[in-house]
Formats: sequence, structure tokens, C-alpha cells
Amino acid sequence: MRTDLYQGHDYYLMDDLLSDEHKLIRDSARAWIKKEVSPIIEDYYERAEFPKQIVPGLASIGGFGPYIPEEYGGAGLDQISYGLIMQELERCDSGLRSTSSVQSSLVMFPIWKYGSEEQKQKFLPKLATGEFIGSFGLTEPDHGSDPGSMITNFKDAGDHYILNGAKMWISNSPMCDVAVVWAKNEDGRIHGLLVERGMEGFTTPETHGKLSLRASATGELVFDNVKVPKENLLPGRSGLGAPLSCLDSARYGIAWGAIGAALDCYDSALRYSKERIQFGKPIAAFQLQQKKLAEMITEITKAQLLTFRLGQLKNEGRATTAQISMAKRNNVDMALKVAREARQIHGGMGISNEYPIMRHMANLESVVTYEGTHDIHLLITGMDITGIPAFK
Ligand code: TGC
Ligand code: FAD
Repeated sequence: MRTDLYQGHDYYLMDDLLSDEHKLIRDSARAWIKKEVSPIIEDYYERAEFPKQIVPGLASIGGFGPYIPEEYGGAGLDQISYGLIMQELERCDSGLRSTSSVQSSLVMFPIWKYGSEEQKQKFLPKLATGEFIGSFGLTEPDHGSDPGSMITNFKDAGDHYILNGAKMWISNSPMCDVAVVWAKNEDGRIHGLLVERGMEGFTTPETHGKLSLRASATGELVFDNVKVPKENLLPGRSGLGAPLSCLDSARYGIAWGAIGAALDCYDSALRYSKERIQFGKPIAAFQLQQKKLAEMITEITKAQLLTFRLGQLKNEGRATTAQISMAKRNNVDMALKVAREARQIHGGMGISNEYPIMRHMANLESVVTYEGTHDIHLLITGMDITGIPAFK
């Protein structure tokens, strides 16, 4: 079992911009992770299993719906707090952050924003404590970057709807109690439906053989003539903009989370480079290794500044989809590059599970693809600055 020696890195004194509450939230999350998750994460990663026993602890540090109002069981925190929690979780493992950001931004967020009062009362408090786990079904086998072409559909059958179709690559699916499912009605309009475990015809087969994000549960959502009560339709918004608005919130969390993964790789590489002696000197004394380390902390610091400002804009309700895309794309790409350089600094040890580097690197290959690929986020920036969509 590896001892978690991580210490934060704050090259530009960003902590001065945080409130005492922010620092308390971050430090509590970090302490819980070091005690409860770091000692077991490599083992669960190798077994390709999500450690379900950590769910109550994850809830207690604000991992589920930190910005959802307290009246619905959330913590009522601001967006910087949400970001700091995501950063600490992904510093440990992207799969841990995934579980949390899906529950918070892709399940609790749409129920809070677009749900009826009854739906909010029924689901949000249980999702906040982790008594319920949620999943979000947008992607289909033949429709990933282009979710507007989805074929999952529902028909009006009197007092209920009949839902048919399938969703693929769904985080939390094998263990979810409720799924927020996006499907087309008979007019081709996209709506959100709350599909609950136990509804006849609803199954959630697990996806095996993942070489990335192994400590997160991924699966399908399959609907074979599922009878969904009419009161389970999200009444507040329809159209593709409804799921895309949830993605804004989750992508924002990923922008923070990726910094956490990069910090962990940098932290490990810096320590290793000072301890590893070759040619009679620590390898940190060689210019080539210093170049790698200096560039890592420069890129991490730039991402921290970009993301803190995004957090301020998010708190003010002024962050745009395109600004969020820029941060998600930049930070995940940055983290992947940092992970690859850190791997080299560790030499052969870099491929061993005695260090977290390969796990972060493999995880980030999912993060760079989900919630909009690296290419799609570039095209969102391109559309924003030129006014011309180049998706189709
Ligand atoms: P387009 O014509 O641009 O837009 C359709 C309608 O949506 C509106 N809209 C938004 N509304 C709110 N928030 C946003 N961010 C919005 N973006 C667009 C838009 O105004 C329009 O409204 P209206 O009223 O005119 O109809 O749509 P398009 O079909 O051209 O597609 C655009 C594109 C490619 C950017 C979009 O489809 C996209 O983002 N694709 C990427 C798909 C994606 O990110 N999937 C993620 C699935 S969930 C996931 O990966 C979870 S991983 C979780 C984890 O484990 O952490
Ligand atoms: P495609 O859309 O087939 O893309 C393949 C390649 O083509 C990519 O490089 C892409 O950038 C490129 N491409 C596509 N369109 C264009 C274009 N217009 N211009 C230029 N290049 C283009 N989805 C959910 O709904 N819920 C979840 O919880 C969820 N969890 C996930 C967990 C994991 C571990 C993974 C790997 C995925 C998850 N996803 C989830 C799905 C994820 O959002 C999709 O994989 C992603 O949106 C990309 O879709 P795709 O895999 O079908 O790739």
C-alpha cells in the first residue's frame, strides 16, 4: 500500500484568493481522501471496481451536489467550493471525481433546475446523502459527439410513456437507482425522463475491458418497452439545450479536476527527481529534468489562474459555454502532457503502480474524450469566435 505524501502546490499564491471556508472545504476533502481512499485506490483500480463503501464519506465532504440548496439536502456552496472538491477528488483518481460530478452536475442539477417540486423532494435529498446513486444517459452506440441525432424515444400511452432504446458508456449505470435519460417524443423533441431501477424492461449491463477509469463503474442503459409514469418527465425544459446545459456544469468541474490529476503527477515527479540518484547526483540536478518540472508547474499555474477566473464568472452567472469548453479542453490536455512528462521522470518506476502516474495518464484518456472530445471543444471555441459552426 502506497503512502499518500501529496502536498498542494501554489506557485502563484492562489490561496490568497480563497476564503477561509474554501480552504476548510478543500483541506477536509484532502484529509478524507488521504485517510479513506488513497490507501485502497490502486487495489480497486486493478480490480476494475468502484469502492462503494466510500459513498457516505464522499457525501460527507460535499461530493454530491455541493452547490444544490440546503433545502434539498445539498450543501449550498459556491462554484469555487465545488471546483476545489472536484480538484481534490481527481487528485486521487478521475473515476472518483467522475462518480461525484455525474451525481452532482448530471443528475442532481437537472432535477433541481428542470424537475417538479415532487421530483426534487423525492430524489435530491437521497442523492445528496448517497442513499441513491444516479446516472445520466445521453450518449448512444451510434451517437456520441452528435447527441441531437439520438434514436432513444418514448410514446404517449395514456397515463404513462413507453420508452425504447439504449444508452452506452454511462458512468455509474451498473449501480444507479435512478437514471436521467434523454429521449425523443413522437414529435422528435428531446425530453428528460427519470427512469428508476426496478421498472420492467430497464437493465444496466456493465461495460468490461476498460483500460482507463477502472475504479469507476461504466455501463449501458437499455430500455425495452419501459413503462415510465408521466410524473417522471422533467417538466422544466426540453430540446437539446437541456442536456447540454447540464454538461456546462459537469465540464466546469472537470476543468478543476484535471488540475488535481496534474498536481498529483507533478508532486510525485518533483519528489522522485530529488531522491533518485544517477551519475552521482539527484536527477533533479540535470537541466533536462528541470526543464520538464519547470514547464509542468508553469502550465499548472496557468490552468489554475484560468479556472479560478472561470469560477468567479460562474458564481456571477456569467460563465459562457465557450469559456467552459476552453478550460475543459486546455486543462485536460495540460494534465495529460504533465502525466506523460512525469512518467518519463520516474523512469521505469513510472510504469509501476507504486506511483499514481500511469493510472492518472490512463484515466485522462477518458477525460479528454467524455463530456465533449478535445476536438468538439475546439470547434465550440471556433464557433464562438467566428460565429460559424463547423460541426456539420
Ligand atoms: P446546437 O444546434 O449547437 O444546439 C442545440 C440547441 O442547444 C442549445 N445549446 C445549449 N443550451 C444550453 N447550454 C449549452 N451549453 C448549449 N449548447 C447549445 C442551442 O442554443 C440550441 O438551442 P435551440 O433552442 O436553438 O434548439 O447543437 P448541435 O447538434 O449542432 O451540437 C453541438 C455540439 C456538437 C457542440 C453538442 O452536441 C456537443 O456538445 N456534443 C458533445 C456531446 C457531449 O459532450 N456528450 C457528453 C455526454 S455526458 C458524458 O460524457 C458524461 S462523462 C461523465 C463523467 O464520468 O465525468
Ligand atoms: P465520436 O463522436 O464517434 O468521435 C470519434 C472521433 O471523431 C473523436 O476524436 C471526435 O473528436 C471526432 N469527431 C466527431 N465529430 C466530429 C466533428 N464534427 N468534427 C471533427 N471531429 C469530430 N456519456 C453519457 O451520456 N453519460 C455518461 O455518464 C458517460 N460516461 C462516460 C464514461 C467513459 C469512461 C467514457 C469513455 C465515455 C462516457 N460517455 C458518457 C460518453 C462520452 O461522452 C462520449 O464517448 C463522447 O461524447 C464521444 O462520443 P463517441 O465516443 O461516440 O465518439
